Amino acid sequence: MRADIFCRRIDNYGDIGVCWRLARALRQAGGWRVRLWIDDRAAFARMEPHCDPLLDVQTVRGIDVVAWSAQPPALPPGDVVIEAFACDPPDSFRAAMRRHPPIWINLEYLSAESWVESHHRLPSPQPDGLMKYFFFPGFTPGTGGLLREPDLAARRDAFMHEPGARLAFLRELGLSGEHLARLATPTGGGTGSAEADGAARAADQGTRLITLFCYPDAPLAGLLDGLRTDSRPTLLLVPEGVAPRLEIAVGAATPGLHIARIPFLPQDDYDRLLWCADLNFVRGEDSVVRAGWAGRPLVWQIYPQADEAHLAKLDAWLDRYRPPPQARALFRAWNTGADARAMAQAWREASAGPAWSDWQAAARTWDADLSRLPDLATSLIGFCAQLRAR
Ligand code: TRH
Repeated sequence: MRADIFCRRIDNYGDIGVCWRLARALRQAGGWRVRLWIDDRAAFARMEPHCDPLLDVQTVRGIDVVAWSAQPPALPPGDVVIEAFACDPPDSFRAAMRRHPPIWINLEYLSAESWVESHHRLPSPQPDGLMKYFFFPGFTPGTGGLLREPDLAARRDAFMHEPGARLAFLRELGLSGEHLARLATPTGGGTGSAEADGAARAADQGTRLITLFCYPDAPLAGLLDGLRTDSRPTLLLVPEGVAPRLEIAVGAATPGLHIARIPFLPQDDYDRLLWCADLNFVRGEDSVVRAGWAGRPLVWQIYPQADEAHLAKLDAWLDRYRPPPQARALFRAWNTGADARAMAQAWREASAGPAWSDWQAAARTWDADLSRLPDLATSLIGFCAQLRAR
C-alpha cells in the first residue's frame, strides 16, 4: 500500500509530531510506502535531525518527505490519503484524487470524550463526489486507539533495566556528574511490580527527576515554590524553548531545586527522557500519550481551546486515567492558572505519601491497560483493508 499523509503545522509541534509517528508506524506495522507532505520542514528538522530543511524531496528513515509548498510537486496520490486534523490536501492533488479515488481519511484530534466512539469511522461525502472517512484516535476499543509501536515496551524496558543506560543518556544531555550522583533510582515504570513498589518507597528520599514541557501560561511560579520547599530535592529538566522566562522566575539557586536546560531533543530521545524521569509534565496530545507509555506519573497541560472546551476534555481524560484526588487537583490547578499558593499546595499534597504511591500505581495501570488495545496504525490498516474489500 502507498499512502500520502498531509501535515500542516498550526502551531507548536503536535501536528508534525503525530504525523511523523504515524508515518513510521504505518511503515513498521503494515510495510506501507509512506509519503509525508510537510509545510514546515524547519519545525520537523528539530525533532528529526535526519531531515534537511532545505530539501524539497528526501527520504528520511524510509519515509518520503515532500515539501508542501505553494506549488506542490505533481505526484499521483497513493492508495490511501490521510489528512491530519482536517488540513485539506492542496487543490491540484485533490483534482488528481478525483481521477483515481484513494481511500481518504481525516485523522482527528485525540479526545477521551464518549462522543468520539459514535463519530469514529463515519463517512463524509464530499461535494465533488469523493468520500472522506473520519478516524479518531482514542482510549477505548470503539476508537482507533493510540500510536504505540509494537516494540515500544521492549525498547523501554531494555533501556530502564540496562545498568548505566539512564545515567549515560542524561550525561549526554550535558548534566553534570554532581547532579546525577544524587538522583534516586527511579521506580514504578515499565512492567511494575510489588518489588518496584518497595523500591519506590526506599527511593523516596533521593533527588527526584522531573521534566517540564508546558505552554507559556502554565502557573510556574507556584510549582517552583512547591518544589523549592519540598522535603525531597528536585532536578528539573527543561528543553530549550520551553518556559523561556523560567530562569528569571527562579532567581537564585536554592538547595531543594536545581533547574537544568537541555536541548530540544529528537523525538526518539524525548521518549528516553520520559523514561528517565520520576514525573513528566507534558502538554498537547502527543507528549501526553508518550508520557503515558513511560508508566510513570505525568501532569498534562492540555492544549487550550475557546470557551474552555479543553477543561471538559481534560475531565473526560482524568476519568479514564484515574489518579488519586490529590493528583487530580494538581492537574486542575496546573490547567486553570491557579495562584502560586494554591499551586504549591496542590503540588505538596499530590507528590508525597500515599497519594504519590497511588499515583505511581495509576500510571502503571494506565500503561498496562492501554497497551492491550490495538494501536492506531494497526487499526487504520485494518480499516483500510475493510474498505478495499467492499
Ligand atoms: O507542541 P504541542 O503543544 O502540540 C500541540 C498539540 O498537539 C495540540 O493538541 C495540537 O492541537 C496543536 O499542537 C496544534 O504538544 P505535543 O502534541 O505534545 O507535541 C510535541 C511534540 O514534540 C511531540 O511529538 C514530542 C516532540 N518533542 C520532541 O521531539 N523533543 C522535545 O524535546 C520535546 C520537548 C518535544
